[in-house]
Amino acid sequence: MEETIIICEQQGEGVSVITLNRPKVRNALNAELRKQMAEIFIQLNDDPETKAIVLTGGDKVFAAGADINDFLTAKTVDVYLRQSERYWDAITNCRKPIIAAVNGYALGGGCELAMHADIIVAGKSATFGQPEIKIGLMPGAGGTQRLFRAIGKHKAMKMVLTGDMISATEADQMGLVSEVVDDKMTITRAIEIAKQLAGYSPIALTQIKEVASLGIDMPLQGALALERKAFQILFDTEDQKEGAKAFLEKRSANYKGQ
Ligand code: CO8
Repeated sequence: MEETIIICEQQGEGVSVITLNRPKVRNALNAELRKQMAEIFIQLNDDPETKAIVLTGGDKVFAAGADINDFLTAKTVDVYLRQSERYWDAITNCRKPIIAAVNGYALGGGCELAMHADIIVAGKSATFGQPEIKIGLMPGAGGTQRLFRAIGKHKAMKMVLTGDMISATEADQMGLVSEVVDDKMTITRAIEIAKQLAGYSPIALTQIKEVASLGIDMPLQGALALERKAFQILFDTEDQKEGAKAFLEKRSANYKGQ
């Protein structure tokens, strides 16, 4: 029977949960897992029932990085022809909020995968690192870029040059994670946040995500203009009118994504 290496479940209330499932190799991200994960993100992006996505490796480990077995004989041209950027792009291009629930190791490609999320909930056991240098490599999916943007040059340089790991508490202090909880609560808390977001206007969520993701790499004036335009666009949505009306009528808003 074919091994189930990734699971996607509906949690109800607009939330889907994606679970990496290669426990024997600490959820190492082989090509097939990344391909299936990309397909799931593309499906969920189009799924009207899904308003927010939780991404986890389960209770014990998030992901120990790329599957090192794939690196033994690969040559430059093989790695180039894999076009693995398309798998990452499927996550980057997902318009819906992604919440990573991280227990245990998030190393190399695993740390980079967590950084694709919009919010990271870490269990106390979470351990982050970019250990590629220890195997004669370097980060290849955002470790020298997203990590620098998240925690700044000197903390990030230390991580990528030494390959040393950091604890959940250190990651929290550096701003790499959104919050730290007890391990047994990590997935529950991520789902709780996802359900909260799923109750908001999906168009407003998408606009926030798009402006924040694009704006961070733009000059400030352009980014502020982008923010202003997105803010203005929202005034043409039914959800915006419903939100304002519900507030004034002291009731919960019923957003329709229109
Ligand atoms: N690839 C393949 N197998 C792995 C990996 C991995 N990344 N990590 C763990 N395993 C396997 C081990 O070989 C071992 O197999 P076996 O049972 O057959 O001996 C099994 O998982 C359990 O591992 P350990 O016995 O080592 O378990 P521990 O709990 O003692 O240690 C660690 C867990 C700390 C995670 C340790 O296994 C480790 O250091 N793993 C490698 C971490 C690493 O170097 N990651 C970076 C990989 S390179 C990378 O991610 C580049 C990213 C580039 C772009 C992204 C592409 C996805």
